[in-house]
Amino acid sequence: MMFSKSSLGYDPIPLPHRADMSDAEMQEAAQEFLHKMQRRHTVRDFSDRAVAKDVIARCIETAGTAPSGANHQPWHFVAISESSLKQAIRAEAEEEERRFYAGGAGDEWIKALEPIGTNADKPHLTIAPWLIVVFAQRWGEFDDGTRYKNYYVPESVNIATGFLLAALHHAGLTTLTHTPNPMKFLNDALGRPKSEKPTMIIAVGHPAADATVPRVAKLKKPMSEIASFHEG
Ligand code: IYR
Repeated sequence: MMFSKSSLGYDPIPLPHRADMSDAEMQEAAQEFLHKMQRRHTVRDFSDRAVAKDVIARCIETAGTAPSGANHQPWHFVAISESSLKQAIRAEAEEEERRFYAGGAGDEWIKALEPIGTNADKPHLTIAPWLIVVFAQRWGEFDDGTRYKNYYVPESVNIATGFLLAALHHAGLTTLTHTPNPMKFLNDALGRPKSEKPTMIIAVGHPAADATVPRVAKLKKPMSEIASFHEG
């Protein structure tokens, strides 16, 4: 249990790590990381090649280094390689998606998804060797069952999820972020408490030999659109 009811005081320690890079080294590092992240592609066609649990665990540990509101770390990650569980999740997810694609989404949303080529079939949920389900903890619980509040929960969990996607990519893996809605069945299937809300299922593995990506997915907005600078 991370938090005790006895209030903790402020106790600053010297900054444990510093990068200490030259301007040139920083330029190069920024460029290299951009290049690395430009090589990340969301993939819907997975191979069934196994991935060691340890790799997944290290990537989740990386996600756990993310900043969070009051450092409450309001997340829990469930990693699943067990095929019957993956099958159950796929069946539930596809049922929800069938409602979505049969009209629940509305015409505008369906049209927006056309270039992405998605439909209600989600074979990746059973073919990918791992599914990672991200849960957001709306509140925390002390050992005695009393609750404490969490703050900036979506922001915190989404930052951690971004770290996770970057870590998995860095480890040579491909991912598909899947956000069926509602996803309440996941609490029961995975034995997570009511205080937690599933936010995402991330399929993780290696791409199939004949994997494709939608051409439009590689069109990224130019810098002039995504950033403005007010230089001093
Ligand atoms: N959840 C659905 C639909 C979907 C929605 C968006 I926005 C996407 O970028 C992709 C899919 C599905 O998984 O098919």
